[in-house]
Amino acid sequence: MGVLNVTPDSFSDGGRYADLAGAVEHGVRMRREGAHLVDVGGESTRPGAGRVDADTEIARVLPVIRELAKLGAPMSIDTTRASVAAAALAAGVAVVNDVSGGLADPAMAKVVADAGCPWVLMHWRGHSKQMQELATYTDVVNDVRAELSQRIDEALAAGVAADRIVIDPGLGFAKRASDNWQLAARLPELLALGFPLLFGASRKSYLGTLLADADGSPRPVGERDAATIATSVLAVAAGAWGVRVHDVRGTADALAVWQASGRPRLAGGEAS
Ligand code: PMM
Repeated sequence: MGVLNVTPDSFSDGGRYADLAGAVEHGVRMRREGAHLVDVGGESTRPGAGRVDADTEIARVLPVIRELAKLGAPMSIDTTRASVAAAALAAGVAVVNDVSGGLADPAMAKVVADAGCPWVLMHWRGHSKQMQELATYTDVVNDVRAELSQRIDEALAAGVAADRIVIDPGLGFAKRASDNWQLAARLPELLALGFPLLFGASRKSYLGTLLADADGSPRPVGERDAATIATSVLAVAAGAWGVRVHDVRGTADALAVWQASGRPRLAGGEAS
């Protein structure tokens, strides 16, 4: 899954694809480089970000979705809002990627159930402004698994088919660096829920912290792709179904090497 943030303020690519032609071109490039889905988002979820209204979010994403749909690009919509998801689905996206796992908007489950589309349920505890205050866990993997399990139960109760659900540990969302590393190391415990798993580590701050200079300055966002690729390949080898990344070319190359190496997956289905 290739990231296409049509936002002025996302932490990694904010502002880069704010104009229509640039965004469409980047989506097409990621497809060519091997992305199975282009993940279009119109609201930044970086820690501390404020919210934009639904009309603004729709105005950002719809023109890009319409153009990419004409070019036949498979897409997901990265939104927590039912109204945005509904508009995006009508314009041609195939998958709803909801970082709140259905918690932010109670109307989301019905939109997804009616569409019959896949729904990425990410682990989430609150909107970006306050999320880092919510990073308190007894055992992060057990707690995330239990909370994801509740989201799954609610999705099923709302009429979403089990085979449409994808789970995501939500790296960086109400997580300290150590929490992200625990989740990455113990993916099989999340896979035990029995659903395909999407892993989204791309360029996140815990990778910048890992690669900090001797003086403690974190590695800049644009220089975290090698670390992203390493952790993404490890995740797929551990059974992840898909990885959400900015650098599609590098990730696809690394996954091709991993596949050609003949090393077995530990669990899970075909990688996306
Ligand atoms: N991370 C971001 C945005 N959307 N969606 C899913 N499913 N999983 C993630 O980890 C995730 C996401 C934040 O990263 P960005 O600002 O670079 O898009």
